[in-house]
Amino acid sequence: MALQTNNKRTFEQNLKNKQITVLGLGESGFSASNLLLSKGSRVKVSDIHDTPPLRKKLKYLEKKGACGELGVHSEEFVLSSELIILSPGISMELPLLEKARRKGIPVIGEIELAYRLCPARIIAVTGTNGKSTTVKLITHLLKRRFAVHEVGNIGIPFSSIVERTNRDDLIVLEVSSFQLKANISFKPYIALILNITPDHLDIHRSMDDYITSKLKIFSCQRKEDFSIINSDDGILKRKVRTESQLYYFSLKRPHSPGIYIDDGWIVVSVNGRRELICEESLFNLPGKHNVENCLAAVAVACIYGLHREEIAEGLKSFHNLPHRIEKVGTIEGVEFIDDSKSTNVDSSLKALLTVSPPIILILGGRDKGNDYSILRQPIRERVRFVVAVGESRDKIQKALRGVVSVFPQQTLEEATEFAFENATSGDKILLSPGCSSFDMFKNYKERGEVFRRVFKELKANSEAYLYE
Ligand code: UMA
Repeated sequence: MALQTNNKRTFEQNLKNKQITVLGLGESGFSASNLLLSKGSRVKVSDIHDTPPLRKKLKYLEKKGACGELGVHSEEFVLSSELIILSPGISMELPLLEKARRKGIPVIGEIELAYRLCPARIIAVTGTNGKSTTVKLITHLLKRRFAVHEVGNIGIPFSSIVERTNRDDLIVLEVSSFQLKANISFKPYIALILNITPDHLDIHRSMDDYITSKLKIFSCQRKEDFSIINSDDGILKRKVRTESQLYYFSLKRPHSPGIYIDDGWIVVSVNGRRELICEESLFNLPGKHNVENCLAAVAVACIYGLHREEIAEGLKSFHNLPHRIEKVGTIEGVEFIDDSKSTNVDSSLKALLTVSPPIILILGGRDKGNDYSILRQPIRERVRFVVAVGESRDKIQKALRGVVSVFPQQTLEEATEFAFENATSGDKILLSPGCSSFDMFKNYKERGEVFRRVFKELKANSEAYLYE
């Protein structure tokens, strides 16, 4: 069948007039549908939900010639097609997809589709934490020399920019484990993994399954490609097998080819030649984990031949993204720090090791099969008390029993107020939930905004009291 091919050109030529089902009408599904319509395919979309925004999107696509169903994935509708495009949030294990495979209908992810139709080279970034920061930094460094598109899990579907790219452009693609699982021939020119720690274990069947999805980033790479991995990460060091040219980065030890820290300097070593790039302190983001992100991005810049002056200037002028160990302000000597982007336990661990004690930690949200025990020691050493919120608050209370006092609260507003009422000057109130936000908020951004709003209210009250 024509669409079974992994050859990019043949695939594109064969899309015209083909019946293709796009499963899921979120951001990825909507963009994939538009892309396929522009290639002349006969597009059918199917989404399990039926909401006003979905109806609006479907109406838009219908005007362009697509057809769709909402509120159901009906077998007859989905399986009468020659190719299925899967949105990242949909499980590969749907019985419907099993039936499709048995009928010989290929199932590919939205990233795979965009990859097959994109003429530009791809720098793909994955990892449990630090992906967006690293993608932003790579873009910031490379945009001095190249036309760069920043896409993927960062919030812009890859499919949405394919039609605007040229051969000489660069795609900096943030890829999640969900986006990697349904890839077949996806072959980035540079594949980068920052770290792997437990996450999304409510959806992946096991840690091994999660690791396997992440490592798919390398599976089609060849000798002409590059891969960049963190040699301080035990799982990566043990499990990565790649035919490509492998660069390690490390905070602890030198590598050649590789990039590492030596006596406060960022050093690149290739073919036995060492080059000092700049002092680590030029990069102003908090925490050792950000130095790792920085090394990974500098490795990419070096592969693309940027000079050390350009890299140093880029690192100096880069600003952190919001909601990542971000200082919000101080009230009566108590500092508020927003790390709402912490959606897994490892991310909270990094925040705890970065913020100087004494800390009051606000932890909790929707649990993703989390193991909070890795927080016990840093909490014992650095945290005065924990305020637990969200669906996971009972589990957190149990996990931290005997380590620290844990005070459960209903809402984030109550938790923040409670933390402040019980704080003393010099304390840091750190919102680093270690959980996803979906039990109480639209996303981590909204959660961070609520924390900041409560800060502003408390600040206004405190100032009003002072001037009374
Ligand atoms: N749906 C079905 N059938 C199902 C399940 C869901 O039809 O069985 C439908 C839903 O009703 C919904 C649509 O699928 O309408 C949602 O699709 P999706 O969950 O794949 O999400 P998108 O809107 O396409 O957004 C995705 C990424 N989301 C996920 O992977 C869950 C976005 O990452 C990404 O920005 C976007 O593609 C563009 O590339 C967000 C995210 O939360 C930021 N990612 C997770 C994370 O960072 O932890 C992985």
